[in-house]
Amino acid sequence: MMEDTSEAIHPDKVDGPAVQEVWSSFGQLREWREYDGAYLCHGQNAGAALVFLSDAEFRFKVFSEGVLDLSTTIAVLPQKEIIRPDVEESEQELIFRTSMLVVTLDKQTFALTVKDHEGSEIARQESISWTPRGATNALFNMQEDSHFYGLGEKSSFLDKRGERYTMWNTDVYAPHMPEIEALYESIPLLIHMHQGSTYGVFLDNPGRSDFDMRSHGVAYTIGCTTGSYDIYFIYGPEIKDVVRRYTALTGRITLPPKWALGYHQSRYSYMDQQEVMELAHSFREKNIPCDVIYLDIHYMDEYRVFTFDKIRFPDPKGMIAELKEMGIRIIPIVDPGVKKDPKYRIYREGVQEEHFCRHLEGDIYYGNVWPGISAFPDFTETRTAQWWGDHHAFYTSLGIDGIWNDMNEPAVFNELKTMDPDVMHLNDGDPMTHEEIHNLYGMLMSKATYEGMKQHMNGRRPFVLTRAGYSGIQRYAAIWTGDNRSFWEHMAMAMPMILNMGLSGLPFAGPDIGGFAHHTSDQLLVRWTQMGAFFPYCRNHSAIGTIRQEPWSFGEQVEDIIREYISLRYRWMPHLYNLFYESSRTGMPILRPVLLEYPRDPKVTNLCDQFLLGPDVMIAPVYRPDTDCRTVYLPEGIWHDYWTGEKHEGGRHILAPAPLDVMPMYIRAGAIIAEGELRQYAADHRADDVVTFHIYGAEAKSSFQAEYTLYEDDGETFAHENGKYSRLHIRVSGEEGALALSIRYMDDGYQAQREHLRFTLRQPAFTPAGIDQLERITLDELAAGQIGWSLDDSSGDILIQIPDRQLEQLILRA
Ligand code: MIG
Repeated sequence: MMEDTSEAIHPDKVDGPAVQEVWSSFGQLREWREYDGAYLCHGQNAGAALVFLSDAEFRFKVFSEGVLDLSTTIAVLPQKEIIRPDVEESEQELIFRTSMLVVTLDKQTFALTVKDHEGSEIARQESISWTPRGATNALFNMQEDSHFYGLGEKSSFLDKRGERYTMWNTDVYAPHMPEIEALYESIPLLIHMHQGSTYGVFLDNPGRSDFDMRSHGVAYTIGCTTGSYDIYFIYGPEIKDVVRRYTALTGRITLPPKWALGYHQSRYSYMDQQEVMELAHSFREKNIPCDVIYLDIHYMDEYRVFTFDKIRFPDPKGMIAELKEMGIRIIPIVDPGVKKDPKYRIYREGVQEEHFCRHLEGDIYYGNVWPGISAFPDFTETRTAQWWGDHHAFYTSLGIDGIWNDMNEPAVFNELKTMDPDVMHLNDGDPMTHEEIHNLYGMLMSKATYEGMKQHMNGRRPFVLTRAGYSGIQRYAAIWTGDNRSFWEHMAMAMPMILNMGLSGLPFAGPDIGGFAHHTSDQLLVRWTQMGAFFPYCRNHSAIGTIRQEPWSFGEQVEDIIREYISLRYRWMPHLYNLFYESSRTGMPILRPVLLEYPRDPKVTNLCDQFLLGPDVMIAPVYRPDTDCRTVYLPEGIWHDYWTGEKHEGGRHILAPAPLDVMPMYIRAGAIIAEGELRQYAADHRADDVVTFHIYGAEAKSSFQAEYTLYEDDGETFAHENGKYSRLHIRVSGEEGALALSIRYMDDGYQAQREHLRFTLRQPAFTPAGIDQLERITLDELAAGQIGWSLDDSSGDILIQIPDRQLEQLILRA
């Protein structure tokens, strides 16, 4: 600054900010009325609207200037109905009653208390205040033993008590440390749990917001810096109810194509066609299953999206066709930045048809990213989203079924790390600044991508992977957690991160296996792949200049262990796909913190170095070097060691042996797991869909009951939306001296390719004397495809093979 201009005596320099921040609040309630199901409560200084979405949920939106606007962001799905609570007014309070909640507004203070019908307080929003500049802050009561979950993609442990986080999609290449408050995704959903009573608060505001569970002792705060304070209060009482309701509000995953559940291999970058082909052949020669190879930024012609570099990739179409024959798909990266180059068609069209983000004054916003100076599509405009989506015909016409969206925070190489906050988004006639909708940018890009791909794929399901997102992103894309490092600490951190993402409506997620930046090691790659084999999204990815981390990079022993675990994922594909189906219907995560299934167990409130796959499979990864055992907590019940069959009584810690080739896994007695045949890629149509139901710990007693429903469809198209799927229900029920196995197709719109069904009773507590209608045969005869049952003397397992669709019940007599 020039010392000889009057800027030298700028008021900020002398006094600090010229305007003091004055916090205002509602003041007293002056009047209220109902308008179309919305309860408008006018205070002296501002008002709020309450809308009840169900008996367990309501929305509370502040409106300060008397204008009532009940529109939402695209995070919230159109709601089918609202309900009208009973309203009662007393001297002091306005009371809203639903069948589950009693919500009280204090007329003096505007404090909002939520109670159940027994009168127990569930939550209390003590106060809301705002500044003249439009920042809002709300204060909620917190108990000494409150626990916090959700908040999407965040570092640190599972329970967010004592932490503070910011929602502002940020490209963080620096190591993801516990102190980092904002990463690539923003899911402003906070789940509060206190002594078995759970609720969620979802703040539908795509600008910057803060959740502070650290600074106020007996309270936590939720604040936003722009836009409106618009929350959804979502009661449980169980945490599963909160997840179910939140995902009903913001959507659930669309069932992905089965191949997307396979193993994915990536690197920044596989440089040319020859390297890609050699990589694919290595997987097949080494019998390491693989479904996808990624093309990072080097595939493009000088980083121009929707192009291939003609020298590195002379024949993409031929390459992709050849790979498809081998069962391998290509997923290319697509960033939002469009290179400023008048000779480049996409840029020219974008300018001429006015698709790029602009300042209010009309000039295009340019930022520096990989291609150099670039412009950014304004995805808030439907016509621009369609334009972008349509251009994906370039990829689909080459045989590409999946797209990888990176840098869509959007990341820009400048000090702010993103677009200017005052860039305007046209937003279909309702202009907004970038500051107000920053967190929506990546989601809108992936939505446009998903919809564009779908339109050009002849009824096949697209797959989109994204780095940035906002609530609702789960409807369009899977998420990977960005630039982690090859640190053991980052492997450990991936567990709570993915678990909280699952509780926040993002079940289809995973980290870069092996770590992205820095150099992986033999042990780290083994341990991380063992764990990653059970993560919903399973991709090995590493950065340019780092040590190679393909499965065979560290010699034969490492390769063998990695092969075994990736193969296990493929054998478990029927079960995994089933969990994806369940998630698409109910919102339940695929990977679950133990707490979700055992919310009353005080030992699991912050347990996050082990987790459940679905409800019944406990997975306890080793996440330290040179370790050959670890403690595992088993909740109440009986648990079977997956590897040895040994039974453990739960409700305690055990010491699990874990030499390098063993990741401890336990299956709950009474569980059923559907396993298929090993394949080298998920959608191998030449393979038989034979399925084996593994039934754990069966007993010939009436206390034993187990159930499982296997969902199947073609794994590839949307025909399941028109009934082309089957659901096979298995029920195992014990009685004194016998066990009945019932088999029934509940839905029958899809016929899997198989003749047989198989059942394995793992370590049953009895040996059947016989099975009605079935002959006892040898293990060899059974393996050769004969119908019958057999006893495996070495393990004690009972194996049963029956024709598919013919027998409805088997009775095993003890
Ligand atoms: O600034 O495309 O997180 O997975 O390999 C780096 C190159 C840009 C960041 C992504 C990473 C990807 C890399 N990208």
